[in-house]
Amino acid sequence: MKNLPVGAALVVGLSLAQPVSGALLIVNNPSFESPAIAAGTFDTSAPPVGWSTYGYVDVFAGRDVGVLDPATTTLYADPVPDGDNVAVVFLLTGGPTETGLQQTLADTLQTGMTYTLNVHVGNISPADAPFNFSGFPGYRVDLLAGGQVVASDNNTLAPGEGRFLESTVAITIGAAHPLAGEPLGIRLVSLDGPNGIEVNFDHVRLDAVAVPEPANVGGVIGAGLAVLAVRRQLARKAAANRQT
Ligand SMILES: [Ca+2]
Ligand SMILES: [Ca+2]
Repeated sequence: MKNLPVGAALVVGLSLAQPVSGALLIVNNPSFESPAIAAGTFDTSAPPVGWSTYGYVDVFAGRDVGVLDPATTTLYADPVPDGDNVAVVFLLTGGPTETGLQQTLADTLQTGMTYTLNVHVGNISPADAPFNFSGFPGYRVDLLAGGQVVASDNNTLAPGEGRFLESTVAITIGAAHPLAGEPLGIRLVSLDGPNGIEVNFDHVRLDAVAVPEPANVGGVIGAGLAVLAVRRQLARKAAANRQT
């Protein structure tokens, strides 16, 4: 540190106090690649690894969650957003009861942060399918803390049949939040509306970026200017002393 010029030391100090780079938080099985399944098949005997069910899931009632690998089928005109599998929320009967997948993260909700949750939402097409997949039952993506909703994308996108669209949920947490310190969570929901029986999800990413604090940066600069002013005063005094 002692070999660094003063300016470099100031920059180091600022970077420690003001982390501005984002970080992807750890999401378990964010692309639903586990369990791995054969191309052109699905497994809805259990939720994808790392995820749990939300809402009303009952395999015997035709309401189940799992994974699908649509390769070799015509279920999607778009490529799978990431990897081979997508998540499945299949709700044939018993609705409307919003239902889906959720998981709790190791990270907690922090103040002074902007969170951005990205998820691809898919509308499975009726072509080449054992069920009538026409229509779309609606979806919601929730960012949670302590199991409560912090921010949502409530069905703002309308992907066409066989298409994926990318949902974004973004929220900046200010200096205080009632759920600060609570574990973060992600919930992927089918609204189980009357049109359509399946929603697919893929490529979940949650990014956290510290909010820059201009007031503090101003304080550091202000302190630097004050030091300069004192130095000028001292220099003037020294010059005056030399003249007397
Ligand atoms: Ca995937
Ligand atoms: Ca559909």
